[in-house]
Amino acid sequence: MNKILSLCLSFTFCLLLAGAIDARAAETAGCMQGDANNDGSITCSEAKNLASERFTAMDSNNNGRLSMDEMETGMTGIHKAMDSNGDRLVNVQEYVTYWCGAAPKNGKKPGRGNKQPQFSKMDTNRDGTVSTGECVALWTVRFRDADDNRDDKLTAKEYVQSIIIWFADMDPNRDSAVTISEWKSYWIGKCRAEKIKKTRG
Ligand SMILES: [Ca+2]
Ligand SMILES: [Ca+2]
Ligand SMILES: [Ca+2]
Ligand SMILES: [Ca+2]
Repeated sequence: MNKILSLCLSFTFCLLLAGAIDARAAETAGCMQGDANNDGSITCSEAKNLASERFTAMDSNNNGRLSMDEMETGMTGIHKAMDSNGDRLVNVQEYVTYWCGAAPKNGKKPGRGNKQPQFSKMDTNRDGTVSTGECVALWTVRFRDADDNRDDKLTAKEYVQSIIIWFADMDPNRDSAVTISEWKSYWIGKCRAEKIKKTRG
């Protein structure tokens, strides 16, 4: 697989991408994070592979566990990468475009509350893959969740603070570290079978 495309990393998992990878991800703007073969949708197995890559990238001391500090560092790097016009604020356009390679749809402002999205939750039409539209819907909600003062701009502080809530959700046994299995069950959950829509030829 093309290395650059594979670095156009996973949708939700890009959230925590380490700074070093950000520059390369930015080069591939226009594709959906996680869409390794660039076919416009993310399969559950693509998501799983990329979750592992993301976890490894953030686990800076390589102990197989993500600490809050490691996540904060990752979040700060991501905020910088999302801020395409460099004004130190991330608006919903920058945010959704970064994750999904597509701008959010105007007019719709999903409410807060979706603090625990999983692959299966994103896959609203239940065809086993996440499309660009499904990606946009999810990340628009995620933006609202993080925008604490609801001014439609995300500061680095708001963004990093949101990890405190997410961290608690990711760490169900409350030992202040997230293991790979906790990580995968938070972001992906169980894969349902993909409906294969291939045509021969
Ligand atoms: Ca670690
Ligand atoms: Ca900005
Ligand atoms: Ca779908
Ligand atoms: Ca704000």
